[in-house]
Amino acid sequence: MHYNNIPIDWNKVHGVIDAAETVMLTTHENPDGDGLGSESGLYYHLNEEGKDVRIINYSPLPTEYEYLNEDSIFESYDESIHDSWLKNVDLVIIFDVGDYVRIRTLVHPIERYGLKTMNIDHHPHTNDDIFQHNLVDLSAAATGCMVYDYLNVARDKPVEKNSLLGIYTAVMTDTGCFRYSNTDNKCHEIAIQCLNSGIETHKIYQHIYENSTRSRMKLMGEFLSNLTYELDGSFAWFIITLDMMEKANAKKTDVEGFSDMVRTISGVEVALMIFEQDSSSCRINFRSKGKYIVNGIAKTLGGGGHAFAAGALIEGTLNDITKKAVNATKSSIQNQMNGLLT
Ligand SMILES: [Mn+2]
Repeated sequence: MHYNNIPIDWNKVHGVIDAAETVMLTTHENPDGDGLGSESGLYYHLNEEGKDVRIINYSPLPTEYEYLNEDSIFESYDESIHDSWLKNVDLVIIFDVGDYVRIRTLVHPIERYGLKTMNIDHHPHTNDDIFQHNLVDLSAAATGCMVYDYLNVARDKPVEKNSLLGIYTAVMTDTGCFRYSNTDNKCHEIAIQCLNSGIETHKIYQHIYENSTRSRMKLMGEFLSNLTYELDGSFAWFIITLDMMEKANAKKTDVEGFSDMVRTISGVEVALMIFEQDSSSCRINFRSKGKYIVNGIAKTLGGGGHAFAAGALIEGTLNDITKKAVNATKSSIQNQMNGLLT
């Protein structure tokens, strides 16, 4: 079953999920609110249906999402614990992954036991063949919106509050709290349903966004005072070095949202973060206000993503990668200014 950015027949999807007795749900490494919320959103439904369902991720649950875990539903993959269960799994559902390899070591049991996979995602996937079932909707604001679509077809009863908590988390985080250009009617429709079901949406916001570590704040002060502006201020970029991380005693998750922050500056159309991972690789992250497409640039650098939010993991030294990424971004923006596609 392949719906690669064509309208998804959720009844057919329901046929596949319904036929599975044992189901594993997973998402990408360093999971975000969309991946985790999609998992818990579907988990509670499948659990209610009496299926043997588990959420197993490569990464542990980030502390700010602990409120989704009242029933201890999130597990992190450990071959010695999980493989005896995994080998009998009928269906693996992968959310929001962008690229299959981002489930990291969970690729191994899938391949070892020949498990069937279903990809549910709103990132572009060029290859349908990796998954038995590929469900991609580029127009979905969040993967959680797709889970919501599914549940509305699969259920006779309204979606339960514990599922809605996950779906709200997915939608809120992937739309930048209903601010980004991907925010559509469905996002607000979901929000209304969540409010009607008694979810205290402001508390979800507080859990995720009003829980910054002091290290994060220290790092923020550091990088915000060292932004570089190019192309008359329409492009701003910054570097987070290992040294800065160490001085601030920061963790990798502390940089979450930094590029979004730079995009909020007046006149800045594209923000770029170059984040040193180790002595031989950097993660780069693009955010665009909507005038310039950035996933093309990310793709030429070996990554991908959405039109206005993309990234890549690049091998090389910080200096080389910085030069490469900044130059590629400048020329792409200039080409797009001149009406050329990149
Ligand atoms: Mn997403």
